[in-house]
Amino acid sequence: MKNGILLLTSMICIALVGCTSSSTNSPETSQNKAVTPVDSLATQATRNILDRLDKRERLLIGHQDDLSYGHSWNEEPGRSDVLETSGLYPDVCGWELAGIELSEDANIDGVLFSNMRKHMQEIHQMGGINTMTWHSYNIITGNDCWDVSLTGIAASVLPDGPKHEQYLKWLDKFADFVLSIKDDNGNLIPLMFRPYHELTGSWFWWGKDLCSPDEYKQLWRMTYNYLTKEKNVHNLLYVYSTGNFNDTTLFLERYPGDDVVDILGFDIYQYGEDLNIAQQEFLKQLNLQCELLSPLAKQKNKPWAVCEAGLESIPLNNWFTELGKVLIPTDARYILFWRNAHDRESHFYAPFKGHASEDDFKTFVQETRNQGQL
Ligand code: BMA
Repeated sequence: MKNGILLLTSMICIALVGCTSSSTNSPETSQNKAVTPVDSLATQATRNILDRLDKRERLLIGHQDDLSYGHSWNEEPGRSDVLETSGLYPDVCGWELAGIELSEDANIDGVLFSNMRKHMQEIHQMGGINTMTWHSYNIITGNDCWDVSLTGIAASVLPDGPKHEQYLKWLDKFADFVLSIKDDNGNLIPLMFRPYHELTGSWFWWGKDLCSPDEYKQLWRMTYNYLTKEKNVHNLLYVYSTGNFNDTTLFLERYPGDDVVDILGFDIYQYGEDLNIAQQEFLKQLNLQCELLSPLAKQKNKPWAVCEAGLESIPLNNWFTELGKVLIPTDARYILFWRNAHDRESHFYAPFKGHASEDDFKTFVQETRNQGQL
């Protein structure tokens, strides 16, 4: 217990250094109009997060599940692979809610929701930002969201669909959890919510070949309207994040509307056996998507981000600094690296203490911080 308290105290001190904005880059995307959440009843703290993203202090660094576990450790108070490699806690921490809809105690990756709540509070307390996905189950087959054996799952949860009432019950459980994330004073903690992501691919039940653009938009708007109007959830910022795209037409094909999206973004990973060729392709694609999204976001007066990214196992020792050369000069607000599983040796996307990419990651993080002082 004593160790836990000491670690938490030092964690907050370090994090205050890490997360406090020290200098402000002039926002390249702002049209000098205040950016306000699409939810007109959003809490002040939620407004503050969007305002902070709009002003863009620098590229923020994110990591999925960072305080909960890392490569070969699980729920050890104060630990963070990002801290142990870069010297600073991440600015943004990602969380996964799949399982909440079935009243499970833990999510699909084994994170207890009670621990998740505690870590969300810690991140918020240290000046960081929480974001979450919800890989909700396939409501017809009962399997996970990667079961794409049937089309029509999205259609089935829409108002005229046979699974609509059941899906609203799932949203009730999701809302109950979101409304339980409060600070020590009982104030709701803001969360960036990235529902139905990677929609340009077809590996989730809400993916491209599994529903029509109109069904996707209805699904999003139904979710937004139910949470804000029926459940009185007002601590969310809504993030629309595609997979890969080569033009803005594809990016916008399923875009549900400026009135229900706060932040734009994409998820992007490096795949491919020949590492050097795959890296060049990845960087080229990243660059293209940044060049397409930055002006679009500016036109829409919304911040944008790289909502998920990574190269599994990081077998390239220049991966982060090469990524930085493309991303740091843009006006992306944050990048979130995917999780470091504690129970799967090669499933990690940020380095851990002793990994060969540690220095490269540290240099990259340092460069994001120097950016603000340029
Ligand atoms: C995937 C993998 C899975 C995990 C899922 C949701 O990319 O990391 O192991 O269950 O994300 O977090």
